[in-house]
Amino acid sequence: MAGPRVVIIGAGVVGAALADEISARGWTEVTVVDQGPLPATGGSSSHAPGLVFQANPSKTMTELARYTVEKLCSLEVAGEPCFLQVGGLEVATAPDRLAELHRRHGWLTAWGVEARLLTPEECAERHPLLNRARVLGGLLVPTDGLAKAVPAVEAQIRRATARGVRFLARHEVLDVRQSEGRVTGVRTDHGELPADIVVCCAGIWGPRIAGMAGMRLPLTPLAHQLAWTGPVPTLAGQTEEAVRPILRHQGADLYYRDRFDRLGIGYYGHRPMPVSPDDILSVDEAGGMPSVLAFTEEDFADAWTETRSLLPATQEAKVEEGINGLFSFTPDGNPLLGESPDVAGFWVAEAVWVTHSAGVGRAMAEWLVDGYCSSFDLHECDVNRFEPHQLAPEYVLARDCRNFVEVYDILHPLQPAGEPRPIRTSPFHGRQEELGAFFLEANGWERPQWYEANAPLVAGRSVPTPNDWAARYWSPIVGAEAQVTRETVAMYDMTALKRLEVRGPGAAAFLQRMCTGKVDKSVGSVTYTLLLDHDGGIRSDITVARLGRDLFQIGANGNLDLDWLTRHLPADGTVQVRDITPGTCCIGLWGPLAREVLQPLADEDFSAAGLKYFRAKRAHVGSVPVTAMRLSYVGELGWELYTTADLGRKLWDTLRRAAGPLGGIVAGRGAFNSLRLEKGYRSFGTDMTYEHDPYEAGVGFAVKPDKEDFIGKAALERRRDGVRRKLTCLTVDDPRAVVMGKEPVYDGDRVAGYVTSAAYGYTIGKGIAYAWLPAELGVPGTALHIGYFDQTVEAVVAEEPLFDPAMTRLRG
Ligand code: FAD
Ligand code: THG
Repeated sequence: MAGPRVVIIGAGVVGAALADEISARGWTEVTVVDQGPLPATGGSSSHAPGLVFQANPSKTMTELARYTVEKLCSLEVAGEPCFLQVGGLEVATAPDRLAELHRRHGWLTAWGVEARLLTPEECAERHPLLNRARVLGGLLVPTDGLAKAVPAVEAQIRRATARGVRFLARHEVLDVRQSEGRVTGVRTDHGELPADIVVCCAGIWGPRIAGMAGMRLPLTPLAHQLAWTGPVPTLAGQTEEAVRPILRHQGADLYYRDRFDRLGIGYYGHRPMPVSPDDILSVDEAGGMPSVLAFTEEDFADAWTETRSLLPATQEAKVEEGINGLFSFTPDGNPLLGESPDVAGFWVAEAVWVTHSAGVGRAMAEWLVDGYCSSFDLHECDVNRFEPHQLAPEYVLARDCRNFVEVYDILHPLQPAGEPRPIRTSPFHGRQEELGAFFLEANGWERPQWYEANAPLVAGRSVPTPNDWAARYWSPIVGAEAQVTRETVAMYDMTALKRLEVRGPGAAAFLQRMCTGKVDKSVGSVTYTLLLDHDGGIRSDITVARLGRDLFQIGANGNLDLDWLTRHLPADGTVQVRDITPGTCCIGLWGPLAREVLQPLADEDFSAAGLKYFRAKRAHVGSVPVTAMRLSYVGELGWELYTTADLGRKLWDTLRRAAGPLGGIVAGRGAFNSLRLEKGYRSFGTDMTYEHDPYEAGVGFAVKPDKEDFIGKAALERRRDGVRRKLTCLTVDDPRAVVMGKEPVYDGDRVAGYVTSAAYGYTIGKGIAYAWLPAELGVPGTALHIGYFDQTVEAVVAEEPLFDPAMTRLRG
């Protein structure tokens, strides 16, 4: 099988890796075109210093890096290695950075990459140029090292060529051809190349190429300074290219590598220097190196001062050469992978570092050949993850520059994206400001985390203060709001919950095929169900409300759900999917007194029999028409009340006036997250993702295997009896020891798994942490511990859910 005709645009580390991986899977009708010469094309890969640090808060990004390391270690060109495994050392020169090294050690350990913390003496032993007096500690990853990007390109080109892949150097793509929504090929300066699939691996030129296919990429090329010293006298006679570990000094935005008796110095501390993709010169105009701009020495001054302090031997040396080299930044720092939403067969693999390049090559090859990627969970990398405003040029530029600035910063997991803010506000925003809302951000939405107006509720309650790190973006008010929700009633702004409308005569049949549960039920039914991929992995967990014979409303997790459903629509036009999030809003009204608030305001029966659990109906609340759905992510009696944006404020005011006299409050996301963990409700993307199946994740109840065929059903049947790992509920007794997620979990000395989400449970009076662990550890009572910074947190496996297992609250 030679596969479809594929054209890959770009022969940098990404295009070369993809050509190799895809041909290894039997697709050989592949042509790779590059405007430059091979293997040093003049793109970013041609001058990348090739540092590969595997540490990353994202498990996927670490796994992409780990695969890259393993693969490049196995490659060589004419006896020369493609990877110098000298190890990676990160050093701290300030206490906050030392703490951060412990957190990074936690990620690596959680993701299964060996790492060790070093004393200052050990750091100096490993990297003798270090000024011992300045170093407080270090983090060593023995498998990190230097990727030799150009040899890696060459080695992968050779392997692909041997399998029949064609490489065309000095061919510039001038246009992407399409017909009736499908790609048909590319036009180059040497003529047409027909294709069934085109993959854009054009690095900083990506936005230009994608633009030829009518696709917007939220990517900005930014210049990054890389300098090389002249000979460093102490290093005279070093005959090996690199002997010391690659070094990061993130507190000063610096990294270092050896090059014989010289050092390479990379710097992220300068002002962001974005370049419009349209202003990048062609290979000829740029004299062969279009991704290199002239070094601006004044921007490097602080870097050099700091370098001479950290590595005193460099005081005897000079900066001899330097570049302002261009590479790609994105709004969240992750790559852009996947197929255009509009032009079938036009794919991108963009904004990929050398560090992740071979992993991305494999991921893309699997995705193209099999239809899904089985080796990596790509939901954080999918090019279609962005909300519409995130593709606006102004937003992209602002976020990408911000990301450049933050690339080495210590980022708290709750820290909201900096500017541009605010972008999306619910109709309740003005009221929330009046109540002293502390806002965080999600998908552009301003979301109250708690309300200062609730400060008086804290008095007389037991709300323990967590450790310092967990106490950031936190207030004791969070605890009070959580407790009051369970005592009386609270209003939650649920506007940020993505809502899709699925409509048309084919809608019921379509959703039956997409979902693991039965959704073709009576009008008024609401179903908690899953979307699976063809491998049986969880694409999303959603609610499907049938509001009419041909009308459904979906409560979704993000733009990828819209993308997934849209891609699978029947071609006959009998179903339409639309994002109705903008233009509508939602209040969750939950708590034991919720019915006392709502019923007197409503023209419909909201008694237990009048609207049963997981049923929906339309009603008026005062003057406001609403769709009410009886379900609750916080595990209390009540409803999600949806209306149009224009009426949102009226709904808010109406409910608040009625709730106030009953002791009802407004509550924020902090309380919400604590309550949902007490109830054991999973959060897609954090607790479970593409790499997990429903049985492991504890949502097997949402799969109806006796239902007619649905996507993922066959694959799931193969998985059903093989549950080897489980999403497991742990509790923590020490109230100060709140963990945050992504920490390693230990069974004795052995790393057993990692935490997904965690919070303090203000009703149960314990810390809660969900974790992926081997199934055999899932026995309630099993004692484990969690590595949190430099501490050990005792935890114990608990029976879940921790709160109201009998469902008396919800069904009341
Ligand atoms: P490229 O290597 O740029 O390849 C894209 C190719 O597309 C080019 O060869 C180009 O000629 C071709 N192309 C573009 N347009 C067309 C067209 N119209 N027709 C035909 N061909 C076209 N990453 C790390 O992991 N570690 C590091 O230490 C590191 N340091 C860096 C330091 C500097 C100074 C810079 C600039 C980057 C650094 N990076 C590093 C980032 C890394 O270099 C890039 O992310 C990576 O090389 C991108 O690979 P690519 O294949 O996507 O892009
Ligand atoms: N509300 C709505 N849609 C949503 C969410 C929501 N979609 C995305 C996300 N949140 C989905 N997550 C959940 C998780 C659990 C429940 C609802 C949405 C839930 N579970 C019941 C249980 O497990 O006890 C389901 C019981 C059943 O299947 O009958 O309520 O917050 N609209």
